[in-house]
Amino acid sequence: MRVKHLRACDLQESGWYRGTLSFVPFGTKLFCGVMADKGRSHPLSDCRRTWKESLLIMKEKLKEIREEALSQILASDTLDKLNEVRVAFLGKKGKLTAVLKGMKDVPAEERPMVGQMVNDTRTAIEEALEETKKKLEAAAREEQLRKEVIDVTLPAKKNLVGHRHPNTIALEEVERIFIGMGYEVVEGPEVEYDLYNFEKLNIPANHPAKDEQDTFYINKEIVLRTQTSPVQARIMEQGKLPIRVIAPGRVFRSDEVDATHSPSFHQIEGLVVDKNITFADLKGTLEQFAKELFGPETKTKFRPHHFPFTEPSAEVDVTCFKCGGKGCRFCKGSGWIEILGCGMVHPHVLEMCGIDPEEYTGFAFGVGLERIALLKYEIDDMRLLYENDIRFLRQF
Ligand code: 2NL
Repeated sequence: MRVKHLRACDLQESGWYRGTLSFVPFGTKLFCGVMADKGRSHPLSDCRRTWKESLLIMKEKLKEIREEALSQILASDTLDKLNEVRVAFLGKKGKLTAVLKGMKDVPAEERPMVGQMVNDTRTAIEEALEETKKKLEAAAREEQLRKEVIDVTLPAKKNLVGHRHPNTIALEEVERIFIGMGYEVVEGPEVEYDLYNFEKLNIPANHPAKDEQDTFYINKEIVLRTQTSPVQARIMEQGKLPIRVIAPGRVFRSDEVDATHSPSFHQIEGLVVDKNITFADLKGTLEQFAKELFGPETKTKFRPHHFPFTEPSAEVDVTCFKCGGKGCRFCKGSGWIEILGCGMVHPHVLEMCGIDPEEYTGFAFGVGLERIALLKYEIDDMRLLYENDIRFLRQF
């Protein structure tokens, strides 16, 4: 149905399409009817707008869109805002797109001219968008470069490299020496059965070492190991012979802390079991060990002693590496320093661990790791080894 009594200018004046781009002149059939008259008023309409006038309005509208877009583009200070402007004008529901959609209603002969006008506007907006996008991207890059600038003249961050604890240095030194003699390093549990910690090592129920003053009991059958010998007892029990092992590890005794005692310290025990092992093998081995640890001039002295798990047993002294044996403050004038206990494995121990003492013999020894560290680094208080004061530890 043709609407004859409404004029385009009425529509415009009534605010129907002002600012509402879906109602720009070409978007409505109503207007097309008028514009199709090409400069003449439709005989049935009293609309005074000619086609040329409508084109002018269109031009005005596009100019408005272009100016609005350009000013919004200019005001965009981020890429996100710029994109919002693109969507608002060139997007699917954008203002210029709405005009473009109305093109289908423009009479065919006018389309090139109107199309050209719309395209010009679009190109202008796109160019402005592109230019501003480049500017914003360049600014963002500038900002990033400014932020990431590195002042190579600033003092470097020091990389603090830690190092081994003196106990570890001493342990690795002892391990190195025995590995060099063909030993294997073995470990075992710190919480141990009374059976392995005492019984199989020939320490009977009434032995003073088993007193609650010396041993931490978990219950009647389980203790915190007081030595690393239970590791060797387990190795012997496995029955793979010959045996040549050292067993380093943490041990526990119910001791008060002082310069030479701690309730938790470390031991390295050694065990050799084979056919025809004699005390001469033990002496030769420990002499070699002492020489490698304290220097080739070091002499050793085996003093008779008693341990329940070895027979015969001995304590080993080395010549003082400070005075060479003459006697000094370090060795308390004696020229000798005690370093370890040792002996031939008691036949009863071999038997309890499943080895035939008629066929096999062995020797064993035990060294206090802290004692070695204190001696080697001339530290006079064991507590320093546990305080972890970096000023102390840094010296080794
Ligand atoms: C010391 C004394 C020693 C052992 C530990 C041992 C182990 C087995 C059998 C026989 Cl499985 N003996 N160990 C032997 C003699 C002495 O340690 O004063 N250590 C700090």
